[in-house]
Amino acid sequence: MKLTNHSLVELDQNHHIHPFTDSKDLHNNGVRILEKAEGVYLWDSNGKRYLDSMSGLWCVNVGYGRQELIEAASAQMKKVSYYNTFFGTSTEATTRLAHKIASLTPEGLDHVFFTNSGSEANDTIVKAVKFYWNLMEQPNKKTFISRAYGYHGVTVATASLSGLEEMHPQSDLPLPNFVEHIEAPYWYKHGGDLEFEEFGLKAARALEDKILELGANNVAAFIGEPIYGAGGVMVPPNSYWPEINRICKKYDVLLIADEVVCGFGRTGEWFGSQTFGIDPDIMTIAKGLSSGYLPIAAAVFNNKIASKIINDGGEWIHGFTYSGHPTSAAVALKNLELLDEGGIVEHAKNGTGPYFQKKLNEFANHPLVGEVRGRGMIAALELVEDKEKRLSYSSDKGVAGYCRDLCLSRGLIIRAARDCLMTSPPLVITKSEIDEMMSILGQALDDTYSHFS
Ligand code: PXG
Repeated sequence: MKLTNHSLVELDQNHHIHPFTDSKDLHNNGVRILEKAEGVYLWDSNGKRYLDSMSGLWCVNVGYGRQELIEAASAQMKKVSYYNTFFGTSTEATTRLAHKIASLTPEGLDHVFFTNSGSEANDTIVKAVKFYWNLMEQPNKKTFISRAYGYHGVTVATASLSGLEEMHPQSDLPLPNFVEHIEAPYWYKHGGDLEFEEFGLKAARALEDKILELGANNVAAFIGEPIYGAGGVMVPPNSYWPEINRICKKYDVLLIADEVVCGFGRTGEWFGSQTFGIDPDIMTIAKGLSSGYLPIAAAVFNNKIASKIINDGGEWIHGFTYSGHPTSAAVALKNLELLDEGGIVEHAKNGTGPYFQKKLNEFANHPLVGEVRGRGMIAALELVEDKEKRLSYSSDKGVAGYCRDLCLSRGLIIRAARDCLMTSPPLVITKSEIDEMMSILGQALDDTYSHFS
């Protein structure tokens, strides 16, 4: 029996708890059921088409409906649909994927531990870092430092690392004696009178101050996203990350780049670490690794950490049933082939990426837009009440949410958080699709401005 849309909405309401959702609101509005996805477009069960400028949740880098990925999954399922990687076992796809990742990541990051999600990857590095410092006979080096506005996942440890304050109180987080948060390199809000690059150095030195306050022998690691994702796509000044490199090396603090959003071409290079000159000891990757077709993620360790754990650690008591799932691995491998040999990263870097940023920057003169920021295929508009004074609307107004809803009703999916509109389209988006996006966004900005002024 084919369910009618109405009964699906009802079933969903009765049985499905959605993530990051006010269920009462959702029940009042009714869930949207998607039925088809192709390229940069989604269609819902009413036949309405949406241009998805968020790549799902920052992940569908190669676009929807790629036949090559469907065939890769099918072929692997016919061979070995599933086996684990625990008992001295692997599959060709999983091992080849580890090698391919090692070949793409910056030099020295050669050792891959597979997980199913970005949260699990970041949770894994929490355990690995503690393990490493125990093996190094520095058992006091246990405190993590992360940043305001950071998003590192939703598990107990990774929500604690996250610096979005709303993620903490419902579940009594952050964990005690685990993490210290420092200020964000968020020039538009916190730059004051400082020039952009000068502010980058100041924001980085907040890490040094925190290390000195805690004592370097108590600090395990620093984690950050090269460009922020969910926190508002803040793009750091070029001075920021090199200074962070220097500080981490000076105080023997491990540097972790959370590349879950920035990885796989998003910022114009394969990794945000390359875009900003970050020299990480560990990277976490997810999302674009499989373009979201199947869940797979990983922590990638440099030789220093991996060799310590391999040579002195004995059995590492850690792993997931689906670590290195062969079907996910086969799809990820094919996805990386499309991104690499198919020239998608290159195309986004030199073709559509600059065009996307140029078109978005045309909104910088809009009376509602305080700042346009971005790199490659990720960007945000910060909406303000008063451009001169950089004054935000009061949060109860929900100005970005209002604009997002207008976009949605006109067939454009864009993400709103705080006063920011955020976008990270599939890397395969064409110039005419970018034009279509900008036309809807422009009208929505105008109408939002009229509504609130
Ligand atoms: N790190 C970063 C930088 C992320 O953006 C994670 C880790 C966790 O990955 P998983 O696969 O466990 O979700 C993320 C996830 C949003 C939003 O509101 C962003 C994410 C997830 C859910 C919602 O934009 N990013």
